[in-house]
Amino acid sequence: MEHDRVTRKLRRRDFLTLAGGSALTVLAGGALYKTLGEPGTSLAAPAPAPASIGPDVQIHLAVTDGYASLPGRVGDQTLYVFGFMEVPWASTPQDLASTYKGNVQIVSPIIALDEGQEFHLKLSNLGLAVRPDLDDAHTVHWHGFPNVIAVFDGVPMQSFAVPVGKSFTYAYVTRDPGTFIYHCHFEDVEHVQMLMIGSVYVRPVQNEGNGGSIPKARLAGGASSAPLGYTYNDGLPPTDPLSTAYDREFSLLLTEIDERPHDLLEAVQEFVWAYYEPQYWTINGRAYPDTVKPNNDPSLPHQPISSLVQANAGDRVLLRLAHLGYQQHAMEVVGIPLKVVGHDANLLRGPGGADLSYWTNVVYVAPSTTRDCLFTAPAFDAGAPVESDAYGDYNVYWLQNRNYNRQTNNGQPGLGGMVSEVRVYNGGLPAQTAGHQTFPLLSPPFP
Ligand SMILES: [Cu+2]
Repeated sequence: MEHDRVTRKLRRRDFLTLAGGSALTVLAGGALYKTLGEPGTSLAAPAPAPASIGPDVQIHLAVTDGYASLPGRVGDQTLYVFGFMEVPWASTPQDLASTYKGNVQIVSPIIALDEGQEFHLKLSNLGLAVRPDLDDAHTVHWHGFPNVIAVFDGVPMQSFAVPVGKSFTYAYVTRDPGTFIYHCHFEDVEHVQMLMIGSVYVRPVQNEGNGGSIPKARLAGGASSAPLGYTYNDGLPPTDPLSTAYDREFSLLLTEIDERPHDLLEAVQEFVWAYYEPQYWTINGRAYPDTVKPNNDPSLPHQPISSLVQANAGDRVLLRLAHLGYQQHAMEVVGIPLKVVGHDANLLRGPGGADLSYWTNVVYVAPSTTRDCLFTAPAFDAGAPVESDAYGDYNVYWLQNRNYNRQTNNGQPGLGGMVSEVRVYNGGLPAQTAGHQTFPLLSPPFP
């Protein structure tokens, strides 16, 4: 499927067509990944893909409130949150309110772009369904990204914010490849904790030499030695030991949740932020065991982004770790060393080109930073515990916060929190055709 390349080339008329399908997807299960699409969505790709990177990507995010699900919460497990969600480009806040207001998604859609591209991000403020009295404005702040003028940086004190019922379109040119984060910067301690947070990354122009951001051989679905992409412009062939090439990529956005400010906001009360002390730890807005459910799982209609990592033995895997909470986290994949090749959208090289990447068992991720980590999936081990699904047998490696106090859902019995799995298959997993693609665990045909 050429979702990725086609979406970048769309003219306005095509985009309107696409937007109709997008609305259905949001209603069905949340917008996961609208620049790339996802198997099973209605993002049919009719247009031919021109040879070079197109001029314009358009994404429309609406802000509203609603409820997410956290295992361990009392009662129906719901938690009051704010968030960004993908909506049709041409719609106005007034058009959108009846369908989307109060129907929020967390975390925000993963935005994948190519170096040198123009990117227009329209932000519409729908207002809050549960707190109509709270007329907060919102912004989009693309953290660490250089902007042409401060207006597009989304820091309200230095530019402005979008009031209820209004829209504004940010304009960017993607200069630097790497992994970034975005969030609302209006009353940012509150709005970030309310989960107005997302992952955004820029793929290097080096991918173009491979036939586009995703190699054509890979798109054709055949077995291919061509990588899915490169993490950075490393100038190296994929066979070089220092190459940043990967076969599969996953975006993992970390945060913690203190339920009290959420409950107090819902009840029209203030929280004293000095007392912040979270009870939940999440990856992509999900806590274990929800983390290992696939993308767009119907049981999590407001948390469509999976935290599950799936690979075949021998695959090169890129983990784009990002963090928009307030604590430091120590992340590991138990039994698989990680090679950290990028910090905060910088390839780890010295001024003279010296290799500064490093191998580690534990990656420390501070608030508002990102880490690009590569590993090669180990050989399948039939002698180790083996599980199986529609794609055959696999071994499980835990992807987790190594602080065991953060492997809990509010102190409830059993494993929870910032824990997910790396599943290494015995060759049966299809190739990824888009970043963060998961493969449903059901038997085919898939819904
Ligand atoms: Cu906000």
